[in-house]
Amino acid sequence: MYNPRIKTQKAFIQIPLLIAIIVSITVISVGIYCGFEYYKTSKLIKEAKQLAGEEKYDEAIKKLETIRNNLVVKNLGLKRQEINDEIEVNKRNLEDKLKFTQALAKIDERNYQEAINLFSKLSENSFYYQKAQTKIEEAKRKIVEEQLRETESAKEKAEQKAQEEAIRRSQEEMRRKEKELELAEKEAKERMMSADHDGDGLTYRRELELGTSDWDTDSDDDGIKDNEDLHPAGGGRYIAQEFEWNYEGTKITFKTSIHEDWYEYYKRKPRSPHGAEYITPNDPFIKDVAQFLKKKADEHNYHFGKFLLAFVQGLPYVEDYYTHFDEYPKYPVETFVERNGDCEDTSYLLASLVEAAGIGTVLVEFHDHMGVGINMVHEQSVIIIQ
Ligand SMILES: [Ca+2]
Ligand SMILES: [Ca+2]
Ligand SMILES: [Ca+2]
Ligand SMILES: [Ca+2]
Repeated sequence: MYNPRIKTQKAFIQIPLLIAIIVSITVISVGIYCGFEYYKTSKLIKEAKQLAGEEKYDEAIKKLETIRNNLVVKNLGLKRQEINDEIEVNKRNLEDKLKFTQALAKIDERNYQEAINLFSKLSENSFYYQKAQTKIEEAKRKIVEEQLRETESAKEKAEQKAQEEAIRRSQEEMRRKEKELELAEKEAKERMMSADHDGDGLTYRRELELGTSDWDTDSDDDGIKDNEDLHPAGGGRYIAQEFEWNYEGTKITFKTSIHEDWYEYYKRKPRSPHGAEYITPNDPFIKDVAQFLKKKADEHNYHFGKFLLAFVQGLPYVEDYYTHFDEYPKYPVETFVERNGDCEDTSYLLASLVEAAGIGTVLVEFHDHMGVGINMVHEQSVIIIQ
């Protein structure tokens, strides 16, 4: 038979069991969950440490801060201290890394002393301490190398400067010598140009201008020295002369020509007061004329002195043979070419022609006249023509 009391009693017994079961399940579940969370946290901490090992402190800190909010950490306090410690270590390392990186940048900038100063700021217990020490040594080495390089460079510069200076001096010396040589050449040229090698009174420069030689006093071989020659290099014209006179009823003619240079030669000669220097028996032209007249006289047995006198008197414009002499004495060639002259000029001409024929003469000077004495050996006499 159905007993409701028993049924209620049974139900009463089952409730605590159920609660117990529920509690147990809950505890187990929480336990499992916590276990899982703990495991997860440990794993994350491990990962954060790995990041720290890779010097990714930022990421490690972020990860650790995230882990700090995990249930087991936040509510149960599990691993909280470890995480906080890790965060602190990572923060210090991050700070040191920054210093280390800045110091490395200074090395890259070759600012070695500043790099050393920055490296030295890292404490002995820093992760970067040893690395920093190595870098400090490296930086010191770089400083020494730099100094050596600078010394070397300064030495090279000094050597280069010395070399440049030596080249400059050498070039200057060369220029100076060139100038000296140029000057010496110029002086030598000037000396040569101003010299008169043949002593004819014309410098080399002047002879070049005239077209004559400075090693020949008579470049055109006409008997006139270069400095007294109207045409020293040759050329010029001949002056034709034709004479006609009577001697003892016979008409005598004589044609000749004389180069203008001869005429000019005498024309240019300085004038001294009258005297024997105007008698020019050695003049080649006078000689030629004398020879012709002598031959003519000999052929016809003429009296040479008188024959010559006739010739001189026959000169067209020497009609007034006895005129007074003036202040301007002429050389025989001038009188011959100009065909006039006073008694003095004709005396010189006559005396020159006679002497050119080998006969002695004497000039006879009167108070206002002049005449020529001819030594006529074969006649044992001297005739005076005046
Ligand atoms: Ca000369
Ligand atoms: Ca000359
Ligand atoms: Ca000459
Ligand atoms: Ca000449």
